[in-house]
Amino acid sequence: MVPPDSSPPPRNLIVSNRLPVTIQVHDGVPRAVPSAGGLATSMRQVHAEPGSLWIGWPGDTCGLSPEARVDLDEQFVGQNLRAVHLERTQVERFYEGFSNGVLWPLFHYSLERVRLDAWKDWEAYREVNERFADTVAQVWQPGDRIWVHDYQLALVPQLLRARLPEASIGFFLHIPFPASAAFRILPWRREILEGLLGADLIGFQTFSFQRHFMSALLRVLGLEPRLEDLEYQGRMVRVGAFPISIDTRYFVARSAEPETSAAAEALRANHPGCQLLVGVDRLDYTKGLPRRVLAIERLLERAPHLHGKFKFIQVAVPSRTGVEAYEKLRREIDELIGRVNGRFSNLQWSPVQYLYRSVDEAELLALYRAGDVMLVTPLRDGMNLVAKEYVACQLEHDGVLVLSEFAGAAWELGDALLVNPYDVDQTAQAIQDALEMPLEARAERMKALRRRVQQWTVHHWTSDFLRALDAAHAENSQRQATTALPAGQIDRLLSAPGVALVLDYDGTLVPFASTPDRARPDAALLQLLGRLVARRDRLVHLASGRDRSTLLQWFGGLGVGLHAEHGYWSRLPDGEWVQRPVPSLDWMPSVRAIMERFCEHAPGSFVEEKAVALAWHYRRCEPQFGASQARELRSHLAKLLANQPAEVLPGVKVVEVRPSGIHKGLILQDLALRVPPGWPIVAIGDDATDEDLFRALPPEGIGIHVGSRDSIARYRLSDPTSVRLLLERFASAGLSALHAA
Ligand code: GDG
Repeated sequence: MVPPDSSPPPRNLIVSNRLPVTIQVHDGVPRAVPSAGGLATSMRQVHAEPGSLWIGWPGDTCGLSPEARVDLDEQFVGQNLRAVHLERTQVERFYEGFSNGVLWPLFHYSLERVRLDAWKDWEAYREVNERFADTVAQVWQPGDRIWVHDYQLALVPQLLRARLPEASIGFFLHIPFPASAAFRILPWRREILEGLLGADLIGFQTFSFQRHFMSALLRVLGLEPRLEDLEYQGRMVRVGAFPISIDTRYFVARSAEPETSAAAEALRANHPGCQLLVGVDRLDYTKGLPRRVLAIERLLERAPHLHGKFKFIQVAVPSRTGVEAYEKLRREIDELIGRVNGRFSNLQWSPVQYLYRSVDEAELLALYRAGDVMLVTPLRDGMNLVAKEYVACQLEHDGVLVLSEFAGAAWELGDALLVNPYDVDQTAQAIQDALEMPLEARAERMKALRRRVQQWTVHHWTSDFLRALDAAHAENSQRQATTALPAGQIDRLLSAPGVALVLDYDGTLVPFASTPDRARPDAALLQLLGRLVARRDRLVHLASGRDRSTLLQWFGGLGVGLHAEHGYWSRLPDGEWVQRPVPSLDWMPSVRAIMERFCEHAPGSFVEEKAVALAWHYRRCEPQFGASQARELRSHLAKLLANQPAEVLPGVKVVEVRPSGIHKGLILQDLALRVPPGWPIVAIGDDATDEDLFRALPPEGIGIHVGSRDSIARYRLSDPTSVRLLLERFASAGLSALHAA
């Protein structure tokens, strides 16, 4: 529920793999150090707000006694932190195994690094996600916002939705979301997508990651999202691009401090006559370090006049040490740098200075201030905050940023020198251009870059995301509040002398299946309908777009009224099929011919022939292609049928043409005459053709839309399961009283 204006601001529950502090245990004694990385820095301010709580892993606390752990947890409470303690094997399997051994390389397109034994660790990933969801559910209070972060916790939104259906849940992915062709490699692709869809809002760094996600939903789950939202299990899920940023003011202020200026000057003085090229990265294969060193080598080969004129200082922060792929990368970089320095150094100068360690903030700021050229050339990166921090610290506007076009930051920082980091020669050329760029050109570019980081800071990012989350959640809550069938209303219906039920079939009584013939009624449904009609106080009519032989075959013996082809055919229980008069069907041959042509072009599609309608089904086509063919077919048909007594129906994975004037509303016109006085009519349906039903209801009739699409129906149910639960109540209500009578 959205809190009223007078209530205190909502609490933020931040949920991330790591807490903002990491505990290191030496001889059984815990010591807290700030966690490194962009996520921790960017969420600190949100955490500083009153009532906020941060839930995450505190690092390896296995070396602590149970009492020391309790003490630690108590200290955490005082700092608004909640620890999710993990056993070592859990960390190995959930964090190193699945998160960093499978999802990290896959999402960064490093497919050959995806672990071959990925299946081993999936279970641990799921279990730890459950642990997180349990901890959040324990501390959640109504009105709280939950903000879940990053790829390690992709299942948490759905796990939380199951525990807290009312909660406001946002999810932000810090790393790229890959193109669906890469994402679909993942054996657990469905689970990951379904996990994310528990959120009210899912945020990505860039619009292109958002598009990739939408296309994965289409291809993997068969959902048809719009660009910014989709309906899922009766809720709207909003999706958007929210590029993360930095605390620009802080960086500007810190870099303007005299100590920083002095440290930057000292750094320059160490390399007289040289421009400084700087790189600061976690040592990770996504950061493109080997190719960056090769680009320096290439530059030295092609521009001998630059020998002795620059120094490249690379900081590589140790990361995931002990993991084989990272050890190998470290050796590779050591060798490459050794080779370049060996080839081009002289007694006074060497081209590369390499620091395999982290630097403290003062050193980092000095590097940003002193760097004439910053090299940010990852092969893939969600955003890359180093690029933005460098720009913020360029107080004199005389530095140049060389930036990979595959970093999310390139979306915003188009005034950098953009490079394809796989193209070593082009990168070398860009570095040379940067070194030789005149001051005015540098200033022009840097001013534009600084405008961007001043205009869009981490504060804008958090408030933009939280505002969008509030709006998404408010919309879902409001839908639920205004459209859920109130208990009082159900009681009134159940106490009426009788009820007439007019029910759509596909998508209402059964979920959609991949082909129309697979959506056969199951035994439980037939039994439920049978129990309804066995009562003297229930009338049941099925109103479908299907042909009459199918309906007759499935439901003929049940004693329900049947209406086929959207009301063209009607059959009272045990009566004969009656057909409504239709205008000319002259349009049918040409429509059939067009649809057959589309079948040739779209493998998997097929034409369904009905007595007075034709339907082109594309649910088995490659989804994106099918949808685009459907759009094209609709536009052909609109032209063809401009002066014909026929209309094109909107449908789910189907394009259907039927005679004008035939629609489900006709069914209700006849039925209204047969229903005994005082019996309300309840119409339930999910698709656009059911709107005709709702429109034709008498004023006291009840319309119920299934799903979360816009509808004129007054009430809403989420899916066929909840429809069946409601019907169950109609089937069993007051039975004992009836029997007694
Ligand atoms: C993810 C995504 C996305 C680095 N070395 C030192 C140091 N740092 C600080 C930087 C910067 C942060 O760490 C690194 O941020 P990045 O954005 O580069 O990358 P990650 O945090 O690894 O990862 C990334 C980010 O999340 C945020 O959404 O941008 O794409 O992969 O703030 O300054 N700080 C100090 N010493 C170092 O040695 N003091």
